[in-house]
Amino acid sequence: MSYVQDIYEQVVKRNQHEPEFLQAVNEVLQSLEPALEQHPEYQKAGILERIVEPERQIIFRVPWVNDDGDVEVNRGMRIQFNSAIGPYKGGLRFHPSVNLGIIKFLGFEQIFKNALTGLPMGGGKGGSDFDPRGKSDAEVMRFCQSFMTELYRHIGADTDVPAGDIGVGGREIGFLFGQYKRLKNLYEGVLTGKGLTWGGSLGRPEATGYGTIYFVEEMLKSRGESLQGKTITISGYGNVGTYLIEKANQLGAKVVTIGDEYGYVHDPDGIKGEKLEFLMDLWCIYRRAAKDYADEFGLEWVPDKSPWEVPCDIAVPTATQNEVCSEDARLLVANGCTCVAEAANMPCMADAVDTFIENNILFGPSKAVNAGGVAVSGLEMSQNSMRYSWTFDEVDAKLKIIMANIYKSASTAAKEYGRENNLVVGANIAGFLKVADAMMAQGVV
Ligand code: 2IT
Repeated sequence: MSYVQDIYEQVVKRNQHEPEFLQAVNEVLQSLEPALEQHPEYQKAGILERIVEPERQIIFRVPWVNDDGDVEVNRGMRIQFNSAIGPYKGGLRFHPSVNLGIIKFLGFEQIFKNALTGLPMGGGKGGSDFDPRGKSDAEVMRFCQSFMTELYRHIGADTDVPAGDIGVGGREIGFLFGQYKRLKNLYEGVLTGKGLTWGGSLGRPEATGYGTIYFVEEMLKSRGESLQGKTITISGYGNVGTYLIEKANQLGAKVVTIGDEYGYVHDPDGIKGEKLEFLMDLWCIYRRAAKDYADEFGLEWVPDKSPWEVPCDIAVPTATQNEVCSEDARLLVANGCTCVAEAANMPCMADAVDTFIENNILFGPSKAVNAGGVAVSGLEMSQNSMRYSWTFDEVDAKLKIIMANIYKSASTAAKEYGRENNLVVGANIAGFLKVADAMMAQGVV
């Protein structure tokens, strides 16, 4: 059995009921074979054995009182996965589907994503099965305060720096930050995604969506193409989707779908102007359903289907893990789609990714495509350390350079290790090598 297979079997044995974690580990391990052949020292140092096992896993009770005066209890967790190249860094997800396997898959991905940004950030992730949808501001505040009352002892600006993910936006980060400051009597950059008047960075809300488009531009450039005149389909309409639309419009493309778990809207003219303004607040502020967009503008609502049946040049899944199955992938290819960029984390199932690669589709994996979010979080940390803030244009220019560098690292590594044009293999190897070298230098820890 190969080293990689051997490690994967151990991971399966230890994490049997965590399919998303196994899926993420399997994809990364398979990509690493060519790199491991050239670096036998990693096997000797047990790098893979260590990199698949979180450094620390924290699971805690989050009791809170709802508006009716009843006690509710959620489960909170934080996975501190790898700190070889910097403090643990990664978002918090509040969604009823959250479980340990999902947070571990996200934390594992974050290790390599953060390494790709070129900034000094380790990998971590956290969250809760709390559902902010339908809760009052006061309930969300009480939940966040209770969550932080346990988490504060495990985090810090130089230890572990959480941020947002699904269900955690500016409002939640504010409540979490306020409680941290109160408990520790310390005003420090312990969270990113903060508001502008209390340590946040200009450009952080836009970063994941803009960064995705900058990465897509790099992919298209490799084939002598641009975004001008391209039709894009996306699936979400939260922080990532809305700013992605804004940047795509600026560069001459149009985005013609949004959706949620109940269906999708097709807007053939493209989401722009007052329609985009309406959309910006729909989820991020009001947590309303995608169908409300169709109703507001007299568009067709297609229930129980996903937007991947709509013909497009570029498909960008922006919602959540495993939202694109192999059937969707075949349909996209058959309808003439030539580029797929994962803006959500691991939105394409493994066989969907295979379909894209077999069909020579430009395929950008999430840990490269959506790294702009955490990259600007890294820039927020730098600004907090300097007690200084950069202008929007300064942050945006840095983001652009970072995204181009990520594309270059991934495509160069793919070529160097004999898998030219395969950005999945390239991103995994480029991120891994940086972390593995740091682990080698630091001894067996
Ligand atoms: O998946 C991600 O990279 C994020 N949710 C952002 C993490 C961060 O620390 O900004």
